Amino acid sequence: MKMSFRWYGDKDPVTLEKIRQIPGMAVIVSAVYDVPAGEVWPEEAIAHLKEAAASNGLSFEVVESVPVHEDIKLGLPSRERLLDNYCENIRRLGRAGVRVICYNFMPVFDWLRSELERPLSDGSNALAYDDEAVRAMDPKESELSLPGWDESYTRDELRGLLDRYAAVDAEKLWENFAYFLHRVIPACKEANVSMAIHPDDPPWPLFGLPRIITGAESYRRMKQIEPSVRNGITLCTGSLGASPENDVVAIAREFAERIHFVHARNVKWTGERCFEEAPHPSAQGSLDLYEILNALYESGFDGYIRPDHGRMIWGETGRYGYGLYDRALGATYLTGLWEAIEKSHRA
Ligand code: DNO
Repeated sequence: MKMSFRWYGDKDPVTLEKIRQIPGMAVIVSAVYDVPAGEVWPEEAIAHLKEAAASNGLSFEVVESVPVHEDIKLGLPSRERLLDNYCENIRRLGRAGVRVICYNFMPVFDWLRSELERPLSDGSNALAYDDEAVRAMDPKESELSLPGWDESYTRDELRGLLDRYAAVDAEKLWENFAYFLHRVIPACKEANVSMAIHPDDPPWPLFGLPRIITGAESYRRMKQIEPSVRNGITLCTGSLGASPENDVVAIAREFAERIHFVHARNVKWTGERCFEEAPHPSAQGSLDLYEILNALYESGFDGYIRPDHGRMIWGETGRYGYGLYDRALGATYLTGLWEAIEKSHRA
């Protein structure tokens, strides 16, 4: 297991100088965030991330994310040029030493929460999701800004995009996803890079948009489309685990060979399709992180793992889910769990 941490680049208040002080930290997860989706990343920008990490004793080996342009998800003719660009990014990243690319195939919105600062009983606050509150939102009308909303769309662009998705149901999205995989996996083989799809978060449809990467069935179908292990998974425990129907331990075992990257965090179910983000340890949430890591260990997992969203604790403010303190506690907890699991298997 290789311990990693997400870094949003030079503007991130959680600096590499701080990240390197987390015990056991080895790898940086980052991206070129200022190039629009669909375009090719300048090699200098990639090299800069690599050098910044190296000068702090860290290694840049995982990208999160190379975003998939909406025209690819919609299956428009313009996808050919965009897919060529995607493959070029894969090759450039491979040459720079990146081994895993985390991405998602969620239409329009990435991860979504209804509350950004839910007060918890210990005085900290966390992200939370309440399905009723989300169903009452209308993304075409609302001024809301939530973590998974792409701020770069104007209201009219967003409306236009949502209208175009009216013609794309789950089957059509699968077809477009298969097309994407058939184009990018050969480039991955050439570049020695693995794709690791992030599950839809939360794992159910929103605002009438299809969501297809929601659990074990999705992974089975994905594997049939492109059997290569390069067609891999980011096991995001909190996204999958938001639904009690997903047995994350069983998923870890069944798909271990194609899990290249793990986002480890806990959630606490608070009602049907309602959850709060909890501290990482098993006792604080609804997921058993020990069992999940144990399943990975027993399946020979040797990929990258990172602590995922943290609460805001000790008065920290910053990017929701991506402060320093609670994620650092998470990393230390995960490192400790792994050490115990390893040693207990040796005994
Ligand atoms: C949220 C993240 C996601 C993830 C993308 C991958 O905290 O895990 O935004 O980066 O879905 O493309």
